[in-house]
Amino acid sequence: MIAILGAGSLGRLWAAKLPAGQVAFVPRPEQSVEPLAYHFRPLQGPEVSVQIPWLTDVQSPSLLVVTTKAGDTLNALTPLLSQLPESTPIVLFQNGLGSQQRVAETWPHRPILAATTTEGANRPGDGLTVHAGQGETWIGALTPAGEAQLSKTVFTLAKSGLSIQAESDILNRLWQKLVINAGINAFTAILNCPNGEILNHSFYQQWIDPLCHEISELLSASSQPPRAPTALREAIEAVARKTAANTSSMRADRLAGRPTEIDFINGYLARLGAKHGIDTPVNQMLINQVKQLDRPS
Ligand code: KPL
Repeated sequence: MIAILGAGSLGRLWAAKLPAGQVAFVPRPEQSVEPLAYHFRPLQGPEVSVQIPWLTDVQSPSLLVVTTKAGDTLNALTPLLSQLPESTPIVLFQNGLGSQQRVAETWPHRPILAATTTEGANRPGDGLTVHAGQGETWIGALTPAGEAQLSKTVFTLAKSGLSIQAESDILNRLWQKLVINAGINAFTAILNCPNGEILNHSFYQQWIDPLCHEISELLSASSQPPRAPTALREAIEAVARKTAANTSSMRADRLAGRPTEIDFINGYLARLGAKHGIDTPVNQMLINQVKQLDRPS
């Protein structure tokens, strides 16, 4: 049995794609026993109805997939891991950086892996999950025990039919995604617009070069392959154009009144700057503006 912790868009996508009968959601406290039922619209073909049971006390999963928000992950995992065998691999699907390292540092002897995905999924209504765009998923180990479980974990998740690959340097992949999210998400949340529209706003045009300069310095200070600010801007804008009509995850959180993941995107970069003595005023400005929006009015 594959257990999924976090029944948001991504958790529901994996649950719908993995073989029926081999997947269950981890229940929240006070969860009803009724299976989680929803409609799933695949990339091709008709909508299907899906019913995913909740994991029961007696079931011991062979794999735990964690699709919670970055800020919820440690608290959601803590009670669960006191019951989970030490040998069960745990795959973290969080956005940004920071939460994955905290989990690996808290349980260094467990098989902890991290994943990054470009699969698109959204929930236009509570009862419907849409597989909105085909992507790729990379998985790599964060702990030595995770290394030993990597190929088995990739094999298990590949049963979904989604494209999934083992990655020997997952931190580098997570950084590549972080750069894109740091250059798009906060702008879309502040300007309240789809990804492509930020490119035409003077606010974005004013701050993107100094932001890329900060990120370039942070990459070098973090022993990541160096990237010039201009190359970072090109990479960010290529994704903004490719996903022009998309609502970013941060804008979606904001519109739904959920806390955003700013602390794990630009917030991670600002913390890293403080650690390495690198000034990050643009990241800080974006954090402040998003936090202002996060605050209930
Ligand atoms: O990953 C994304 C997100 O919204 O978090 C991007 C790449 C910006 C696509 O929307």
